[in-house]
Order: sequence, then C-alpha cells, then structure tokens
Amino acid sequence: MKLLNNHDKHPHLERLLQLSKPVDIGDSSRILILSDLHMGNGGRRDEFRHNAPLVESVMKRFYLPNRYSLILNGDIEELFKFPLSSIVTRWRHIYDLFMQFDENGFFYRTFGNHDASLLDEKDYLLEPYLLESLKLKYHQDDMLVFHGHQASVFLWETYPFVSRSVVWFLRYIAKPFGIRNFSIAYNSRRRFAIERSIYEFSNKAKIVSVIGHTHRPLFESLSKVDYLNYRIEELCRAYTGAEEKERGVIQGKIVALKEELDDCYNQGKKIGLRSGVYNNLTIPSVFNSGCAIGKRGITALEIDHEKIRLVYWYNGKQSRKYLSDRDSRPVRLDGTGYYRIVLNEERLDYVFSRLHLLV
Ligand SMILES: [Mn+2]
Repeated sequence: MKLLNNHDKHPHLERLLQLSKPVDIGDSSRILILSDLHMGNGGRRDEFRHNAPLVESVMKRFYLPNRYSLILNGDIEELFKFPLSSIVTRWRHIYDLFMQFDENGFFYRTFGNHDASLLDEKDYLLEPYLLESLKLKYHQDDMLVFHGHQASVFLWETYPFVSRSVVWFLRYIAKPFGIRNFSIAYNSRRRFAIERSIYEFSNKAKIVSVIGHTHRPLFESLSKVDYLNYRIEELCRAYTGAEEKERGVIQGKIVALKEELDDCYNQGKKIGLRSGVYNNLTIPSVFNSGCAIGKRGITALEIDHEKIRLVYWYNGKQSRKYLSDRDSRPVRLDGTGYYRIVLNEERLDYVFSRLHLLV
C-alpha cells in the first residue's frame, strides 16, 4: 500500500511549485539573482546602507550594460523594522535601477518573510513585478526560484497573515527593547533544517531550487566548508598521479585551501559550520545567493549563457585578500574600487545531468 507521506511532506513547497510563474530561458540568457537586501530608511539601523554604493555600482556598471535580467529573491525591504514609505523615499534611485532591468529581458521580485506584508500595501512601486515564486524553464528542466522561508516549520514565517502580526510586534515592541535581527539570527540548526527540507523536496521533484533567506551561500548544495573539503580531497588524489614539477603547485594549493578551511573553523558558529551534505552523495539541487548585507561585500548568483555561478563582490579597500576556491582571480570593476570574484561555476547541463543520474 502506498502511503501518502511522501507527497504531504512538503505541502507548501508542492503548492509553490504548482503555482509558480513559468519563465522560459535559453542558452543565451543572462540573469542576476540577488536576495536579502534588507533595505531600510537609511539610518543607523538600516543594514543595506553599508553596501548600497556597491550594489548600485555593480548593477549600473556591470549587470545592466551586460544585458542581465534581474530576479530579487525576497527580503528586499526590511519591513519588520521600517515602514515601506521610508524605505522607498530613501532608496528611490535604487528602485528605478531595478526596474531598468526589465528592458534587458525581465525583472521579477519574490517576497520573503521580511517583506511578505507588501501584499497588503497599496501602490507599491514594484507591485507589477511581485511574485511568490517563479520557475525558470531551461530545456526540459526547471529551476524554482523562491525565498525559502516557505520551508520553515515556524508558522509565522510561512503564512503571510501570521507574519503581519509579527511585523507589528517587531516594529513596535521589539524595537524599543533593542532586539536586533530577531528573525535572521538563525542558529545553524534551524538553517540546516530549512536547507535539508528544500533539498529533499528538490530531489523528489527533480528540480533545482534557488533560494535566499538563510544568508548562507550554497552552490550545488554545498556550503563553503564542504566545498573546501571536497577540493582538498580532489587535489590529494591528483597529487599521486602528477608529475614531479606539478606536485609542488598542487601542494601549494592544498596548503592554501587548508588554511582557508582552518579559518572557517576558527570563525566557528558565525558562518555556520554545519555540513550541507545530507547523505553520501550530494545532489546539486540547492543554490543559495547568500545576501547583500555582508560586512565586506555581497554574494550573488549569475546565470550566464549555459552556466551558473556564485560570485562575490567586495570593496578592495576594506576587504582582506580573498582567496577563491577555484583559482580564479578577482577582477576590478572599471572606475571603482570594487572587485568581482567567481567563487564557483558550473555548466547547467552538468548540474541537471547529475540531478537525474543520482536521485
Ligand atoms: Mn528571509
């Protein structure tokens, strides 16, 4: 007898997949995916303020002229702390920039838990672009783009009507007591539970999910720690089969990656040390764009022709030397002090082949 457990395990996510807006993409598509900007009123409690010039520059000077479409994947406005009108007033020029991407192909914005109350707002500037989720259709495969809070076991994050009272609580009650980051202060266990739930759902549905919400960048379901481990192992294997002169180079790479791994462990809880690997084989079904409120910079996902990439943009003046896991070098954005580095990159057909072969 067939039990109904499997299909009812992720009811919100099943519903999302059914209701998502289909968007066809092809081999020449270029799409920038950003999430978790948490835009505020420009004051001291505005977490976006710090990276605003960086976000503006990279959009205006890089993504817009390079014909990228744009998806903002939730938690764009920080409505737990600020009224919408104060945010739009402060960042009107950024909103105008967002909308220009529509001319490159499309512009969509999904809502997250911090901006779900947009559904109640009258005359919201980006209302024509507002969705809960969209389904990028690439050849025969689907990439479901949604914020990710829908996988939370906490009702107030899942249902907009519950979250409205939380908005009220946070704006008027939590604020005076100085409770900061009430809901993004994820401990790694909660983050892991959300990632795992989306991972299971994606594998079952044989789709790729692109999320934000946890602020932790994921590429092919792997966290940075997993990826470093994986690369080190790969290099150790390559070392044994390598010529004498290559061995020195490989050894140097291993040492550098090991240092970075140690660094991750020293930073400990802050970056979420938990592994993203849920079983022995990792299915590349979950990607997370990270966030735009990092201390030193922002992470983003790019779909560019037949590839998907995780990139990091940072201010060269304030950032320490950034080591890429993939031997790529930082490239300076002309006329600015900002740099872009590719943290990881893969062909989409490889991602989907692995998904179909391994599930
Ligand atoms: Mn969120």
